[in-house]
Amino acid sequence: MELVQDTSRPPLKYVKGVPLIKYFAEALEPLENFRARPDDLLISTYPKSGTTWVSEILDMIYQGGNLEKCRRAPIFIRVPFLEFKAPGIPTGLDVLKDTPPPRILKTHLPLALLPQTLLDQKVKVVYVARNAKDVVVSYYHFYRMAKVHPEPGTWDSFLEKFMDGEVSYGSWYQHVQEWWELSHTHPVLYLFYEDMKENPKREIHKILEFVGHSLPEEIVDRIVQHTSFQEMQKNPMTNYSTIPLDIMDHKISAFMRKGALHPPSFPPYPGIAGDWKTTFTVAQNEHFDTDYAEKMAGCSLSFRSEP
Ligand code: PPS
Repeated sequence: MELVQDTSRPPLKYVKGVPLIKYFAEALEPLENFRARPDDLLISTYPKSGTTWVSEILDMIYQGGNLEKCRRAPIFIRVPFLEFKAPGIPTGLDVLKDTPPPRILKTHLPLALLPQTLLDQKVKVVYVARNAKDVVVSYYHFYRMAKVHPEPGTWDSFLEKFMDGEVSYGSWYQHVQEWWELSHTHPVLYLFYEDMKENPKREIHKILEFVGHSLPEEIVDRIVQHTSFQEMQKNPMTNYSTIPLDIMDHKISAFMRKGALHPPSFPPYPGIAGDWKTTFTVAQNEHFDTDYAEKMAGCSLSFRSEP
């Protein structure tokens, strides 16, 4: 009889004190052989902060707004995810081997685990940060549907784990602060999800300037339109629907989650910032705010948790 190994929901594995999805932790050793190129561009985020959104924007920019070219492959193939590893799917490094320069790369790693070559090569970084309350709600639902994570437990217990940094990739508080610090000495464009939501065109112009591209205004408008929540939600090249069901079960919770809660007519874009209010209790919110104030004391970053 064939022994079928259950690869679903392994416990997190700690690397240098940082908890990680077991498979991603295993990918870090091979990643030591990765060599960055000065013309690489790195997208860095804490999970659930707008990575896929900014990835699609950047691929559109690199492809000069050509929609056909952006349909060439799913986003995780067009933008290799450095530390990615999961049963039955090519690793980030496998994908990278077939990616011609100039390359757009993705990571969620905290600085303690980031391959040094990216810093040595002065690789430009687009960092996107999202307010902690929406991140933790999004992360909870992602844990439920993406079975490379351990079981999330109850919402209340997940919230505690998040505050303690006991979720994959560790502390949100440390991540947003250390990448902010890095932006003072390294070429980092530090963006906020809420700003992208408020005025995507303005933020796309910031990205264009940072990566040194210029595009006609009608192409910028096309990028705004093509990377809207509604478009990306129905696009199989951006909505992760091509990932096998035993890894991501969209019936439990969609990767592009919030569109379901907000009709497309909600002005001017669906209310993605501030959805946490439907999940946090008053007591959880008060507890979270007190803890947040302590963890973010002395930090000059300011986040908007309201639409
Ligand atoms: S991951 O798995 O960490 O790479 O996820 P990430 O892409 O960083 O974050 C997923 C959340 O981003 C939302 N999303 C968008 N919001 C607005 N506009 C666009 N175009 C867009 N694309 C993705 C996605 O819905 C997830 O947020 P939630 O709150 O769960 O819906």
